[in-house]
Amino acid sequence: MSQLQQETDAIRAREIPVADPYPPKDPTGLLRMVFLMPFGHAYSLMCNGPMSLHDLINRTPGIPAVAERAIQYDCLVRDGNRLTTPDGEPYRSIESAAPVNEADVVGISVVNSGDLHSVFRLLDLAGIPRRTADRTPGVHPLVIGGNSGLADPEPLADYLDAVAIGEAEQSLPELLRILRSHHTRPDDNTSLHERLARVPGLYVPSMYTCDFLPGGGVSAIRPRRLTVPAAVHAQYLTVADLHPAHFCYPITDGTAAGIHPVLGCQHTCGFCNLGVPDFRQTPLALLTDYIDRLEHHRVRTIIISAPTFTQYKHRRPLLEHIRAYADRAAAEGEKVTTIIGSIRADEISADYLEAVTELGDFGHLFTELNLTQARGIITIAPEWAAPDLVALYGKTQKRERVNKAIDLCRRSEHVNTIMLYFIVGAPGERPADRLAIADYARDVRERLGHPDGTVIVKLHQFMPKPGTPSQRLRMADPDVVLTYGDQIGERLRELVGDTEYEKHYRVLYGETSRMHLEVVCSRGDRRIGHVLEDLYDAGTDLGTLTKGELLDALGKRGLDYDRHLRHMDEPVLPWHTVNRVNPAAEREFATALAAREAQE
Ligand code: B12
Ligand code: SF4
Repeated sequence: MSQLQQETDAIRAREIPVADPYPPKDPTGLLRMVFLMPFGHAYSLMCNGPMSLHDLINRTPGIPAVAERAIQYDCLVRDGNRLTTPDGEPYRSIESAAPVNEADVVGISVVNSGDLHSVFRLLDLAGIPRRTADRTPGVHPLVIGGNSGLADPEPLADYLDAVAIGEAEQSLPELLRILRSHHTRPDDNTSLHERLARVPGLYVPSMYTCDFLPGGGVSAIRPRRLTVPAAVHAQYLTVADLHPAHFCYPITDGTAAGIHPVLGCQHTCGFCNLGVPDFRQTPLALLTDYIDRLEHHRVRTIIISAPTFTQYKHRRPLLEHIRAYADRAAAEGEKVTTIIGSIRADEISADYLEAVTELGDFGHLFTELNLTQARGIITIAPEWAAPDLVALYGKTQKRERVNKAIDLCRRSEHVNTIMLYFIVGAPGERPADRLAIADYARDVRERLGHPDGTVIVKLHQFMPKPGTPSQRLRMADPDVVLTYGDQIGERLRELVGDTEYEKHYRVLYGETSRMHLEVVCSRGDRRIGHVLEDLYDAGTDLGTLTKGELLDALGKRGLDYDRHLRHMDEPVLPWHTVNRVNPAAEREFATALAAREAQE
């Protein structure tokens, strides 16, 4: 038996469907859709975008398709950017031995625009031609993308047949229905892509043409046909329109599983895309039933994957429900751990902390899943040390409220580590504001008061996000931002002394290669995909890419790095077709930031 088959057999053996089994679906005559996920098995189960769509397709009799998943199996052989299967056997899905490249549709989720090249890696692995123009409908699969890394879908415009903008629970089934009818009854007058382009929430890049500007950007982007819409609106659905797997991981490997108690956020901070969709709350009964199923399957790690769990109106009864499960498990000598994605400091109350600490084992950091010790960490995102910058960016969380949250943590013997998220390199920021982050960190540790208390400062580079009011703003060169990190670390060391610093503080920053890629990929036009492909084909390791390598590759395609850093004030942005941000609000925001930056 091949290594790949052994691995997929083992995955199927350990997977537990948490929900009711799928009603039987005879695959004969149905389409086959494979979701490709650039992660190992445990992480792939957390990708609830593709996981929930996979569930929806298999669960719904009216959707003319069956869905499968193919992941980055452990046995794959890595060579630089590339992955290959051992012994050259075809890349297959978890569910079926049939080669992935024989599917009718493949779907790829891109969370982060610094990771667009994973699309090339997965298509190469499967043996699917990368460019839409090189694929023939009916012979090769359609390649569909989705998720926040494609908020500007243009860099991958020549590679993806369609991109789902927003939530795909309606647009993807419609795509599958159209594809099926196209297979059975092709319409001679209307191409498949043209039909797909009319589906609300689907952007079909090949149906649009661009006038490029020298160095980067576009002066116009227009539909190729009158029947193709000039604008595509993101789909955000109501709770009633969404099926249970959207809110709860449909499959577990028996160790961990997760829930999304809220969708979107009550706030709309100018730099964050979680404030863009409507804020929605998951029905409590759906979540408590799910926790009961986890208990039944003895799943001991529960991930509460929410932008701000503290906004969930039923958080108390939900935590009590989890606690009751933890108590029953404890009576059997077993430990239940709860990991909570993130919270707003001004939404932490004594009541909340009490309910959370009563859970026994908890942590407030999503990626802690990788840490051995998840206990007692609270993550707070002040974002900026300067209160007026916080306010300018629309975050309503005041320093006094953060202090109040730290006071609550001090009183709780269970919290001894505070993780602080700050943004650096944003328009409006002055050098003193960056150094003030060090003072902020020191103050937080003093306020926390625990002798063994630790403060972790995590610095994120400001990245304007398409679809938010910050989308046009200038960004800093990631190499320069790296020096900001050094300065903040040095300042903190000066403030608290070497011994104290080594023992009680950590300043985390970096990821410079990914940031360089994000600079051009998050707001680029469709020529950027070609640059990425050149780098990929040249074997340049995109995980350690330098600015010099990127500049060379851009230069060969006539593109300019700095054009991607600047404030983009042109009327037409590369993602014009999906852009819905109010230009007057953008201008007002940018003017206020510029005025602040100019102040002494
Ligand atoms: C779980 C999670 C992860 C998981 C799984 C990621 C994944 N692929 O889903 C892991 C741990 C791997 C992860 C990693 C990272 N994440 Co994350 N993550 C989340 C989290 C908490 C939940 C996502 C989720 O499951 N939502 C619920 C599902 C149902 O919704 P959805 O994913 O949006 O899917 C819908 C649509 O997007 C669309 N769709 C999605 N995929 C596809 C695919 C196809 C084919 C189609 C048709 C449609 C479609 O339809 C879906 C159903 O409606 C969100 C925050 C949040 N609460 O949303 C952050 C979030 C998505 N992550 C974020 C970030 C920044 C990261 C990292 C860069 C962090 C880091 N510094 O390493 C990495 C990037 C990893 C990578 N290599 O790309 C940001 C994205 C910001 C952005 N790009 O604008 C978010 C929004 C959090 C935040 N505000 O900072 N993350
Ligand atoms: S930064 Fe936090 S509070 Fe603001 S919109 Fe994003 S998730 Fe909500």
